[in-house]
Amino acid sequence: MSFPLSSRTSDSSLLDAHGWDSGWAAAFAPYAAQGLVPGRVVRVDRGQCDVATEEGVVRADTAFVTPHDPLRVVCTGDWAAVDPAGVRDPRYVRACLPRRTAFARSTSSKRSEGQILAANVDHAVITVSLAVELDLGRIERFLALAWESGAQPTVVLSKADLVPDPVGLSYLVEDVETVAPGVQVLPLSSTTGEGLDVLAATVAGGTTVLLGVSGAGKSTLANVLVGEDVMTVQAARDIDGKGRHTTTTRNLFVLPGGGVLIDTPGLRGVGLWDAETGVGQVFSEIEELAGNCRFHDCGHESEPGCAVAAAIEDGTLSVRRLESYRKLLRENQRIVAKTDARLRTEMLKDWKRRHAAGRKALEMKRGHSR
Ligand SMILES: Nc1nc2c(ncn2[C@@H]2O[C@H](COP(=O)(O)OP(=O)(O)OP(=O)(O)O)[C@@H](O)[C@H]2O)c(=O)[nH]1
Ligand SMILES: [Mg+2]
Ligand SMILES: [Zn+2]
Repeated sequence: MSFPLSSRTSDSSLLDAHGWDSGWAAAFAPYAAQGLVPGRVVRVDRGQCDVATEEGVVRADTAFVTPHDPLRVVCTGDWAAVDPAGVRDPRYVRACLPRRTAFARSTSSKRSEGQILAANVDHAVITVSLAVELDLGRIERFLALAWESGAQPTVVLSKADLVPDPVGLSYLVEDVETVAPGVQVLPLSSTTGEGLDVLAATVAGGTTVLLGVSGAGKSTLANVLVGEDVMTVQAARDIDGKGRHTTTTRNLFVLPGGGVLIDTPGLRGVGLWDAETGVGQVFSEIEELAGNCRFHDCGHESEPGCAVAAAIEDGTLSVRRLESYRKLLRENQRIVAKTDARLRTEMLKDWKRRHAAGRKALEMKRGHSR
């Protein structure tokens, strides 16, 4: 018999390399008691996934763990309980351990549905290309989602080799720093290696996810950090990076210096998903200012004693930034309200369905007893 899986737990170096620790082991104990084996989901596609177990990567079916709630669908980075029994391939994922963190966004503004981009992530590296004009609003949006996920964000300004003027580069870094309080902003070039040592040190422990629009250079960076060409890289066809998406799945790799890296497909839109705390963190200086307004419910419009208006007046806060803050807060409220409304409608529908079924059963019963 050559089953690569067993419930043996002696050699867990492969699991350790994927981020297994005593906390996961404790959470997994009830599944181990059922004879299931632990593994980390390293890739998901077409109803199946690749799971790194202590004895190597196995293919597993996710049919048993596909709930209606899209936020609970198996995602790269999840820890799974895999059934070692039965046919060789694919195995079955029987359960997923509760996530420590999850990077969620809303898929589209029309259907307010959440989607998990990566699970159990410690660092979110927001990759922003210096080859195109900086979009500060988009960076703020990514940061809001990152803070909300529970991961520590870093902004990497990629393709720094394309900005040879050091003064120009330092201005770009400053611009991004003003929209990213509490966040490291790192100019980096996968071509020349600039900034790589700093990033390598940041990602050397825990799990890191690379996020950004298509063509930002995420997979190129993944290849450099992993030390081999694990991802396909292609030149972006058009300038705004909308034309081509080279990466189509989320892939998890073990880094040579320790730590784990997830490369993701470029995101066209990043809708907020219940990210009020995250928005607050991105705009922490505005929230701090608001604490000094005379009225605690100040709308920062034309109220007397408004500290936010004063900051705009003296130039320490930009109008763009205040508007961006308001816009993201509004968008978030809309998403939350929509989701609540949808949940209510679904609950009502479900109740009606059950009510109707119950009545039908009752009528049938009465009919029979007549
Ligand atoms: N000059 C320069 N070009 C780079 C650098 N990093 C990546 N590129 C180029 O940028 C293009 C896109 O790189 P990818 O790594 O495929 O981008 P991606 O973010 O993974 O794109 P998606 O998979 O579509 O999301 C390729 O032509 C890379 O060669 C860099 O540091 N400097
Ligand atoms: Mg890619
Ligand atoms: Zn105010």
